[in-house]
Amino acid sequence: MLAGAVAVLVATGLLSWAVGTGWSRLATVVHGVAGLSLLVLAPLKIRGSVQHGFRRRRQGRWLSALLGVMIVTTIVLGVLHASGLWYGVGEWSALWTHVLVAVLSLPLVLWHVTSRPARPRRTDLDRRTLLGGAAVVGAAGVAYATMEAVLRVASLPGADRRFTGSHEVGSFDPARMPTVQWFDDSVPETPADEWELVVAGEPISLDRLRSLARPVEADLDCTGGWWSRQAWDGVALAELLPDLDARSIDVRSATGYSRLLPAGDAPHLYLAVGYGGEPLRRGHGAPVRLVAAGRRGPWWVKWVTAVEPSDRPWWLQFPFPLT
Ligand SMILES: Nc1nc2c(c(=O)[nH]1)N[C@H]1C(S)=C(S)[C@@H](COP(=O)(O)O)O[C@H]1N2
Ligand SMILES: [Mo]
Repeated sequence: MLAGAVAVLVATGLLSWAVGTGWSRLATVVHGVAGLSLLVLAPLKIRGSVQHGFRRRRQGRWLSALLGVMIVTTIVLGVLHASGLWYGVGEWSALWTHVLVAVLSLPLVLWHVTSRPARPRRTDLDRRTLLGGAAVVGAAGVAYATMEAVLRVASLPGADRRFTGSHEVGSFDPARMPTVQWFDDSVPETPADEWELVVAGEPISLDRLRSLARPVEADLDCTGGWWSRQAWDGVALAELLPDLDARSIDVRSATGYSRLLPAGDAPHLYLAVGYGGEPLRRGHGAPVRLVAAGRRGPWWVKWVTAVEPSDRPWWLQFPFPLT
């Protein structure tokens, strides 16, 4: 049961984290219900473990206890994030910490499932067990629905989170929009008047970009758990690369950060120089950043210095950018 639930949680968690299109809502809901199922199971599990492991002083019982604490911490952080009751402290957002503790607990889960003598018995698949499983998932579903209802009735911030599970921050108010760097990336210092941008091998001036830019509304949805809608002043890549005949588009930052996007995305990709009629702030990618409408935050490359057609397929890259 634990192994199955964890597999579902990892898969749906990754999906809702990485995908920015509508159907990931389903993954987010399944993720919530599966997480709450573990919580419903916890009291039973703890009783059983205490009777067997602790009374008999079985080896590794402290590791099991640590795993239990990590699982409960992960679920509590997930609920805090989803409800919007607590966002975390600074860089340590509730969601990010949730992901971190979950990933750290995976080796322990693996150890727990492989080292327990709980061999699958024939009875594991009988009707009673199936009904028991259905009851647990049902209870978790009811808990999930109740939580959603409470969020709405009490108008808690979690009530209007996006289908990805992210909370709205500073829409149409760029000054309030957070700035996020991935791991070790830092804000480059090159002044805007010395900025060099190359599109398909040709240098293009920022003035030219500014003259072509049109407002386009798009949601920046960070995997840290927040989203923000802005009216970006951007130029469609489809306009800058009219005869694009490549598999992908490589968008590179002055910092070494880069993303390879499928060429078919070109109509939804923009080079943005401003938002809400004002120039971008440095932290938000000034003088020029990518707006990847419909995609999650990590694709929105900041401080762009090059946009190059490429014949490497977009999936031939590390799933998370390294700089
Ligand atoms: N060069 C560069 N671009 C980047 C990042 C980065 O670390 N370096 N972080 C990405 C991530 S994860 C997000 S969510 C958005 C955040 O944009 P913001 O700082 O304007 O809110 O930028 C993306 N673009
Ligand atoms: Mo992000």
